Amino acid sequence: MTRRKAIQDIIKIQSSTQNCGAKAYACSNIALIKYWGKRDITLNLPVTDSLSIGLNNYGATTIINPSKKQEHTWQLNNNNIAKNHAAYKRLCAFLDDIRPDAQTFYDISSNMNIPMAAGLASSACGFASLVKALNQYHAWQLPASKLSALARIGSGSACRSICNGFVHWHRGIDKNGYDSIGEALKLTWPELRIGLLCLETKPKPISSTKAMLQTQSTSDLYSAWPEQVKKSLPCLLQSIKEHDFKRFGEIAEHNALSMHALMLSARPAIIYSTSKTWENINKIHKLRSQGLAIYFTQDAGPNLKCLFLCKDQQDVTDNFPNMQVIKVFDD
Ligand code: 2P0
Repeated sequence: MTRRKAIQDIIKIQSSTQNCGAKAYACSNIALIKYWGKRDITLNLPVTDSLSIGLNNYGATTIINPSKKQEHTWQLNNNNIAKNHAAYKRLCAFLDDIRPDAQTFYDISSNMNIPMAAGLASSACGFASLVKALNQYHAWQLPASKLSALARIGSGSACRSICNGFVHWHRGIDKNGYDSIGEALKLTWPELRIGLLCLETKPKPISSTKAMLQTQSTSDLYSAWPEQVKKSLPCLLQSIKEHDFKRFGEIAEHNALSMHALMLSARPAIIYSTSKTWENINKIHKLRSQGLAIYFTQDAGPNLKCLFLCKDQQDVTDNFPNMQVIKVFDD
């Protein structure tokens, strides 16, 4: 099955009206149980389930208008993206597969208010807001589950950005991925805070898509990963339900470190952590040994995302004055 056929099967619209323009927002998300490995590369079907937290007001807004040219155009934060840019090519390939016919061209304008250098998943909120905007633009009226499946085909973790809050991405068993979607959990934790520690601003040495495939195909340790996720995810879920912060933080931190351990065992090794990453990890561990309830998670990059509760916010920011604190749930 081609990617276009998989996408059109999800949309399954006989005819659609075209609105003159559309605008939609999607939040970024941070995985607490990571997506690391694909069972299908074309459709971004994951090897395991994953679980994330949405970043509420931090994300992407996408505006779509009809293009007056015979090509798609893309502006990101008011800058035109060049046609030879890898991200432009990736976006256009997706637009070509999702548009109703070869005569449809879009002017896309995306605005992201996330700190771009902080290693927050910009492709996740970017593709999720794009799919939501396309749904409005073509009046498809698709439910969130289908929007999630479409966003996943753009970029795996985007399927978790259709909704805010805790989202469980089910790996699914269908070979076409119809059941590989993000489920918004009806669980909140208003006291929870995420602290961004932006430690490096240089571009990453290797993209997460490439790093994921390299890990999966060369790490001898990878075979243990699906089993570990299967055990950890229900425990994390339970800790969220019980607001058991210690257990929550321990599971999330362990999952992130395990993902980086897999990468270290890939050939060649994939090393995202820098000396600043380790310095800050050591500092977090030291503070924790002194009684401060602070944990971290780390994605495919050197920056850290700290997890703590609002009662400890002052203590945490006294120790990390450059930290940007995000309140993930409204009261
Ligand atoms: C995650 N990451 O669960 C994991 C943890 C990074 C580390 O999903 O190839 O941009 O587009 O499906 O979603 C980043 O990878 O990869 C990612 P593609 P994506 O958030």
